[in-house]
Amino acid sequence: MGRFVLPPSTLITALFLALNMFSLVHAQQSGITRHYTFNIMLQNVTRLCHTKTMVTVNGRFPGPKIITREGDRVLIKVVNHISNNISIHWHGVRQLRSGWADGPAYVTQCPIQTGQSYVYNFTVVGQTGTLWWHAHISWLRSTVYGPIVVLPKLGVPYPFKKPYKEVPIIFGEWFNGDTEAVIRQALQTGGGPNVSDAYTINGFPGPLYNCSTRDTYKLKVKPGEIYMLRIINAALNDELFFSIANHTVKVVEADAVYVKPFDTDVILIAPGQTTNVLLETHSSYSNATFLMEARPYATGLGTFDNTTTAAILEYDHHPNSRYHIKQLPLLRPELPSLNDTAYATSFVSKFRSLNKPQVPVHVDNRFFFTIGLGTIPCPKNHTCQGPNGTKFAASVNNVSFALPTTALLQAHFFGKSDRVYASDFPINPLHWFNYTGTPPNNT
Ligand SMILES: *[C@@H]1O[C@H](CO)[C@@H](O)[C@H](O)[C@H]1NC(C)=O
Ligand SMILES: *[C@@H]1O[C@H](CO)[C@@H](O)[C@H](O)[C@H]1NC(C)=O
Ligand SMILES: *[C@@H]1O[C@H](CO)[C@@H](O)[C@H](O)[C@H]1NC(C)=O
Ligand SMILES: *[C@@H]1O[C@H](CO)[C@@H](O)[C@H](O)[C@H]1NC(C)=O
Ligand SMILES: *[C@@H]1O[C@H](CO)[C@@H](O)[C@H](O)[C@H]1NC(C)=O
Ligand SMILES: *[C@@H]1O[C@H](CO)[C@@H](O)[C@H](O)[C@H]1NC(C)=O
Ligand SMILES: *[C@@H]1O[C@H](CO)[C@@H](O)[C@H](O)[C@H]1NC(C)=O
Ligand SMILES: *[C@@H]1O[C@H](CO)[C@@H](O)[C@H](O)[C@H]1NC(C)=O
Ligand SMILES: *[C@@H]1O[C@H](CO)[C@@H](O)[C@H](O)[C@H]1NC(C)=O
Ligand SMILES: *[C@@H]1O[C@H](CO)[C@@H](O)[C@H](O)[C@H]1NC(C)=O
Ligand SMILES: *[C@@H]1O[C@H](CO)[C@@H](O)[C@H](O)[C@H]1NC(C)=O
Ligand SMILES: *[C@@H]1O[C@H](CO)[C@@H](O)[C@H](O)[C@H]1NC(C)=O
Ligand SMILES: [Cu+2]
Repeated sequence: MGRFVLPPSTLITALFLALNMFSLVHAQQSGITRHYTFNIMLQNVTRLCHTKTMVTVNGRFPGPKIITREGDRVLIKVVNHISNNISIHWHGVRQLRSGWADGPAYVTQCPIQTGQSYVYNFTVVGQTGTLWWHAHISWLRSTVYGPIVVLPKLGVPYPFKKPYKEVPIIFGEWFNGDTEAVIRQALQTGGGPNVSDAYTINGFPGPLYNCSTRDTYKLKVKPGEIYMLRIINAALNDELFFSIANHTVKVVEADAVYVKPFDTDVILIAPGQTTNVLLETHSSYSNATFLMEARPYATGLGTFDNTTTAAILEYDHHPNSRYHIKQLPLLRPELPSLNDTAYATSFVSKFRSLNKPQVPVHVDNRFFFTIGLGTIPCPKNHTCQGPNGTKFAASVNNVSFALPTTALLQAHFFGKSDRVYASDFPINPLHWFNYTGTPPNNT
C-alpha cells in the first residue's frame, strides 16, 4: 500500500537485511522465467446501477492473476494506453536487489506515461502464499488490482493437505463517483476523503445493496472437500471482518508466510494484507446456501463506509435431491460489531510463525517509532476541511512524508544509487508527548 512509507533510515536497514537474506537463499535458486503483459486500458463497468469508465488491466476488474513459484523470475510488460500516468506495485514482494522494480510512483520510479511501456523484472525469493498487485499513483488502485499466487518450489508440498481447489477472494471498494476526483478533493481541502458506496468481493457488491442482486460473486463447492481461499484486502482504507455462515475456516498463511494453523469463524484483515484460509465444506450436500460477508472494523472518529458486502457459498446440487437451490434458505454469518476491539485484539494475538523465523538476534540500534494521524495548519489563501479548519497529515516521529526528488530507478540508471536516501531520519520523535493519552492541541 502507499499510505505509509518507511523513512529513509528504515529503508536502508531493510536493504541490508534483504542483501543478507539473498545470499542465504541464492544457492538454491533455480526457477523459470514467467512473462505477462498488462495493457492499461479503460473499461465501462456497472455496479449499484451506476456505470463508470474505469482504469483496468486488460479490461478486467479485478485484474488478471499472476501465478508464479518461489524462485521464479517474473517479467511483466506494462503498456499504458490511457491519458493518466501509471505505475504498478507488486505488494509484498521483497524485491531483493531489484528495489527499483517495486513500483510506487516517484519513489522507486517515474510513472509510465501515455503510450509508453516498462518491463518489471523481479524474482520471488523466500516467500510462498498469496500476495497482490495494484496501481501505485493517486487512487488508481481503487480499480487496478489483482492477485499474485506464489506456489512453493516444484516438488515442495504445502505444510497441510493439498486443497481440492484454490480460489482468490479479493475485497475492494466501489465508488459511484470518480475516485481520482475524490482523492484530489481530499488533498486540496485536507479533509477526510469521501467514503465508498459499497465494498466488493471479487469486484461484486452483492445482494445486501440496492440494485445489486445480480452483481454477486458465487462460489460453488462440492461437499467434503477442502478449498483454499486466497484472501486479499484491496480496499483503500478499511480493515474488514469476514465470515461465512455455518462454516469455520483454518488460517494457514499470512502475507506469504506460513502460520501455525488455527480455526476461526471470523477473520480480520487490514488493507494491503493477504491471508490463506482452508475451508472444509460440510460432509453432505447441504440444504441451505450460505452468505460470506465482510464489513469494517473501525474505531476512529472519522466517517467510514459502514456497509456490508456479501457473496454466496452454494453447494452443488445433489442430482437426486428434492430441493431446488432457489428454494433453499439463505443463512447469514454473525459478524462482530463495527468497533469490536476485543475481538480484533484476540484475533491478531493468534498469529504464530509455523517455522522458526530467521531474524538477527543482536540489536545494534534501537528506534522509537510513533505513527499517527495529526493536523497541519491550513496554507494561506486556502479553505481547509480538516478538524477545526486544519489539514489532516499522517506522520512518523512527527515527520510527514514528502516525495524524493530522485526516484530509485533513476538513481540506479544514472549509477548514483548511494546518494538518494539520507540516513538522518530521527530515531526518536522530535516532540514528545503521551502517545497513548489525550493528544495535545496543536492547532
Ligand atoms: C463507455 O461508454 C461510453 C458511453 O456509452 C462510450 O462512449 C465509451 O466508448 C465506452 N468506453 C469503453 C472503453 O467501452
Ligand atoms: C505524467 O508524468 C510526468 C513525469 O513525471 C509529468 O511531467 C506529467 O505532468 C504527468 N502527467 C499527468 C497528467 O499527471
Ligand atoms: C532481468 O533482470 C536480470 C537480473 O538483473 C537480468 O539478468 C535480465 O537480463 C533481466 N531481464 C530483462 C528482460 O530485462
Ligand atoms: C464528496 O461528497 C460531498 C458530500 O456528499 C459532495 O458534495 C462532493 O461532490 C463529493 N466529492 C467528490 C469528488 O465526489
Ligand atoms: C435501498 O433503497 C431504499 C429505498 O430507496 C432505502 O430505504 C434503503 O436505505 C436502501 N438500502 C441501502 C442498503 O442502500
Ligand atoms: C447452521 O448453524 C446453526 C448453528 O450452529 C445450526 O443450528 C444449523 O443447523 C446449521 N444449519 C445448517 C444448514 O448447517
Ligand atoms: C437442513 O438439514 C439440517 C441437518 O440435516 C436440519 O437440521 C435442518 O432442519 C434442515 N433444514 C431445512 C430447511 O430443511
Ligand atoms: C452507518 O453510517 C450511517 C451514516 O453515518 C448511519 O446513519 C448508520 O446508522 C450507520 N449504520 C450502522 C449499521 O452503523
Ligand atoms: C461501539 O458502538 C456501540 C454502538 O454502535 C456503542 O454503544 C459502544 O459504546 C461502542 N463501543 C466502544 C468500545 O466504543
Ligand atoms: C493571497 O491572497 C492575497 C489577498 O487576496 C493576495 O494578495 C496574495 O497574492 C495571495 N497569495 C497567494 C500565494 O495566492
Ligand atoms: C479551534 O480553533 C480556535 C481558533 O483558532 C481555537 O480557539 C479552538 O480552541 C480550536 N479548537 C480545537 C478543538 O482545536
Ligand atoms: C499516558 O496516558 C495514558 C492514558 O491516560 C495513561 O494511562 C498513561 O499512564 C500515560 N503515560 C504516561 C507516561 O504518562
Ligand atoms: Cu500496496
